[in-house]
Amino acid sequence: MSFKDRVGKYRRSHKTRIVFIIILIIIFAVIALLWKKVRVWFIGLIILLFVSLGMELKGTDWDVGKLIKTWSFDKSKIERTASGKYWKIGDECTKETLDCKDFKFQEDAQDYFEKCGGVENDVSGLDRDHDGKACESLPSKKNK
Ligand SMILES: [Ca+2]
Repeated sequence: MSFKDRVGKYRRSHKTRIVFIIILIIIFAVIALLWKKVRVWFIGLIILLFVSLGMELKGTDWDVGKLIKTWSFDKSKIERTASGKYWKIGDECTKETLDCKDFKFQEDAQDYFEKCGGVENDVSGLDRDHDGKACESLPSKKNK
């Protein structure tokens, strides 16, 4: 799967994914009921689906593909901006250009800025005056 496809995949809404997981649970439950030979496997899959449903409802995002590959929750955690764009999976930064508007607080923009480029590689232009501080115009969490 190309990076662009993956970005598209994560743009799919939260609600769509929840519905999708529930449909899969139902299909797998029917298969498990009807087909004795593979029942154990499908029950295992259903348990996994319930786990992902729980995470989805909690609002934590994991890249399941990466989770299977790396067996690491740290490396598969998807970080999202306030606007819902993802900016990082584990330590892999998004190739998308993000705006200050995508963040709610200056600290979040700063976090992205420092982890995904910094002064030398400010691809998103979050620090136009190059003082190392991104999106000064955003409110600070401290003043909340
Ligand atoms: Ca600045």
